[in-house]
Amino acid sequence: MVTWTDKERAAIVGIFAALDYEDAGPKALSRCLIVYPWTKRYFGAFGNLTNAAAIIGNPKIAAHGVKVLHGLDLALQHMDNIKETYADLSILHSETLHVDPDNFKLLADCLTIVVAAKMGHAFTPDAQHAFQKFMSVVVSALGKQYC
Ligand code: HEG
Repeated sequence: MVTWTDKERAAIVGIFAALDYEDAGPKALSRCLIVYPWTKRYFGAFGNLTNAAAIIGNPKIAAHGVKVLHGLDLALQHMDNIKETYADLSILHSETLHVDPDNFKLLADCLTIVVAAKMGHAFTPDAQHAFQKFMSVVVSALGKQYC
C-alpha cells in the first residue's frame, strides 16, 4: 500500500498543474522513441519514424504524447487507488497492445527529464523524489495485469 505525505501530494499536484501537456507529452514520447528505438515497434501505424526529426515532427506521435499525459491525470485523481484505477489500461497494454512492461519505466524516465528541463532549479530533490515516486507507482500499476 502506497502512502503519500502532504508534501509529496502537494509537490505532485503542483508539478502537473504547471505542466503544459501539449508541449511535455510530445517531448516525452518522442524522446522515448529516439533514445530507446525499439519502442518504435508499437507505433508502426503512426507513419514516418525513421529519424529523430521525423519522430519529433510526427503529428500522430505528438497527439499520442498528449493522450499519455492525460492518462496520468487518472492516477493524479486517484492517488490512493492507482492500481485499481489502471487495471483496464494495464489489460489494454498487455493483452491488446502487447507492450513490454519494461517500456513504462523508460517513458517515465523520459518524462522526468522533460519535467526537469522545464522546471530547472524548481525541480528540487524533494520535487524529484515525489515525481519519481508517483511515476514508479504508475509504472507498477500499468504492469500489474501482466501475467
Ligand atoms: Mg500507452 C494507448 C497511457 C506507456 C504504447 N496509452 C494508450 C492510451 C493511454 C495510454 C491513455 C489510450 C488508451 C485507449 O485508447 O483507451 N501509455 C499510457 C501511460 C503510459 C503509457 C499513462 C506510461 C506512463 N504506451 C506506453 C508505452 C508504450 C505505449 C511505454 C510503448 C512503448 N499506448 C501505446 C500504444 C497505444 C497506447 C501503441 C495505442 C495507440 C493507438 O493505436 O492509438
